[in-house]
Formats: sequence, structure tokens, C-alpha cells
Amino acid sequence: IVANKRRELDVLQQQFSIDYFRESENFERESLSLKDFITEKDFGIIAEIKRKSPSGGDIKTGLSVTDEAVFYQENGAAGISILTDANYFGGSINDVIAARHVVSLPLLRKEFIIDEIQLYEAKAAGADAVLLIAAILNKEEAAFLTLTAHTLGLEVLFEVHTHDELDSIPMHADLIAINNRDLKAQQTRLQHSYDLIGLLPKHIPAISASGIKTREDIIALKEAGFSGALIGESILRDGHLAELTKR
Ligand code: IGP
Repeated sequence: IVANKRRELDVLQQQFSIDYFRESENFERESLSLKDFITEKDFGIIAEIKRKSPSGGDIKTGLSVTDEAVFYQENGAAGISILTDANYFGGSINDVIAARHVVSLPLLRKEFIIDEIQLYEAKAAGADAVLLIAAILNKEEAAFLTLTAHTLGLEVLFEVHTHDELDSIPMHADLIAINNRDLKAQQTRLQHSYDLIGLLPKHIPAISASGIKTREDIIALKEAGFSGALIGESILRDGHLAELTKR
């Protein structure tokens, strides 16, 4: 995925410059705080829009991106995650632009970010936050991209999966996600979140991501100390978001 992303980025950099993105109207827009939206709730759910995934195949909802975004807002989501990778997840940066027009929730650009130009592109599209993934960045890159995101007013959700990756968590990350999906085995295990939460820095709110399905999962995560959860497939397939967000 990362090798493919590097090729895509070569093309993007030939077409667009950082200055081009700076011209966008959204560059002046004041960001919403995903962190605040999550922590103001008893437990915040970031609902994800994705059309397909390597592990889940096609995910057909019958709704457009904008209808899905509105549905999430009306059913109590604290924020919306939008997969923008085209090749593996069927998304596009245009999905962020479209959602920005119809909802007033914070938007997270979910992407394999390896270069600062992707941060500028996210801001120009109307995103409020970006995902940074420990597995594809070294510690210096993670720190640099976090700093750059912040200068643009974007918050950073930093994702970890292994014990080793905890060392690269940027001190100023806004939120930490523990990804329950083992990217090699393509399996999710919620126990993973419970195993790692005690090892995270205490000053950054933690959320659990991937494979979360039921109200019981939510209650257990809350009890374990999580501030929220990031959920895609199960709400895309079942539409049971209201049940998961009710207090
Ligand atoms: C959502 P799920 O199992 O609820 O659909 O998972 C989200 O956690 C998952 O899409 C994800 C992801 C990622 C996708 C987590 N980290 C990194 C792409 C890249």
C-alpha cells in the first residue's frame, strides 16, 4: 500500500503544489476539534465511511457519501472518518470535500500519510484532523508530520498496533488510536485494546479502532478507560449507529 502511495504522490506533486492548496477557501476555515467533540461526550464514536477494504471486500450501503455523512451526524457520531485511498479502499479526497458541504461534525481524513503535501491537501478539502499511522512512519517523520499538521490547524489521531510502536507516539498527538486489526493476519481482536491501554501516555485521550460491533463492546471499552471508538464496517452494514451512541 505504501509503495503504491509513493507512486500516487509523485503524480500529485507533479500536478499540484503546496501553494495551490493554500489558495483553497477551506484554508481560512477554522477547524473543529475532533478531540473536544469526543471528550465532551461520555463516549465518542467516530463513524467511518469506506466503500471497500482489503479485509472486508465491497461494503455496499446504498447511500451516497453525503447521505451517509448526514446519517452519521443525525445518529450521534462525534466525528466522521473518511477513507480517501482509492486503490484499496475505493475513496477519494473528493469525499471529504463533499461531506464538508453537508455536515458540521469534525472530519478525519483517513489516509496513508507519508508526505506533508497530503496534510495541505486534507486542509484544503475541509478536513479537521488526519490519521498518522505508526507502522508506516519512523519516529522523526511522525513528529514532523504532527507539527506540520498543527501549523495548519489539523489535529492528529495517531494510530498504533504493536507494543514497539508506542515509542513513536508524538508527545503532541491529539488522540491515540489502538488499532485492533492485525494488518498481516487481517483479523481483529478487541482484547488488543485492553492489553495496550495501560501502556499509553495518560495525557492523550485514547480510542479503540476496528472490529467494534455491539453496545456491549462500547460499554466494555468505556470501562477500560477509552474515550471513544472508531467504527466502520459494522455500522455501514447494520446501520445501528443510534443504538451504539445512546447513553
Ligand atoms: C474501522 P472497522 O473494522 O470498524 O471497519 O474499522 C477502522 O478502524 C479501519 O478502517 C482502519 C484503517 C486504518 C483503514 C483502522 N486503521 C488504517 C485504513 C488505514
